[in-house]
Amino acid sequence: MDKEIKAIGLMGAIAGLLFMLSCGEAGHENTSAGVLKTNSGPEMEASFPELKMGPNTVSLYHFNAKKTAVGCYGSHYPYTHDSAGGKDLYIKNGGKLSATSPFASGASFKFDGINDSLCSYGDRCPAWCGRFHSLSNLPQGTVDAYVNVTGFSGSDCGIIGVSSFFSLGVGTDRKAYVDLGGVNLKSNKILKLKKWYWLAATWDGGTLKIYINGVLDNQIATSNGIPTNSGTMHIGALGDDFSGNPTDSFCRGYIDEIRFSNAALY
Ligand SMILES: [Ca+2]
Repeated sequence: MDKEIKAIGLMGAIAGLLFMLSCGEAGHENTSAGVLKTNSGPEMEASFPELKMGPNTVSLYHFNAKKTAVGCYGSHYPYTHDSAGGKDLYIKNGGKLSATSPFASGASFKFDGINDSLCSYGDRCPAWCGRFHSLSNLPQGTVDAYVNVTGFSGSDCGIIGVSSFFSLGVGTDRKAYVDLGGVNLKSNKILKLKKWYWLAATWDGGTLKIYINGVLDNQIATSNGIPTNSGTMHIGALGDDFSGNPTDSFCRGYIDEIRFSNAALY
């Protein structure tokens, strides 16, 4: 465990203490930091904070707000609009924000495991809805995401992917996996359904690693990274038909706090 993870743990502890001290104020929900809302399902194995912007952050999606874009292909398309440093994501086929969240406030994004997804860059993700994305040109990088898989609809749970260059997901064997340019790494840990996990994949030009709840789980040697022009980015599903649509791995569950960084953070 390195300094940053220790620091995150310390920050969480301090935040929890401050929150508990402030719980007597009117308007607070009847929870304290580290205790999930009753509609959140089973808890995480440990409490972690919402992800923050750091010096290496390329983009960060909190999934707490939705807006409607006007003019995308002459229609009105909903899209997420709380990104920091990134681009808005086009909501496809009815995925929606949900109060189910690993945190005491905010929302996550819910996927039905059938056809819901978010996308950015492809033909069906025109400029006003977020034509470009930031999971590109990352010879070294980190992808963080919180995920709560509630079940499988005949396929695994794709969390985020760009063409054949990167994918992060949870297999039907309930192991987390990351694929970086064809080099595939599975977690040793078997995840439980209906439970939040903080997944992170890092690569530094020498090693691809996967972290679960801040703890290194598995690693494999590779010099791969993510090139420029990496193609349409999908969240909640994987694959691409080159018309902006994902083709497989429609996730059933919740995803929150997706963060891209241009360095191997952990
Ligand atoms: Ca959120």
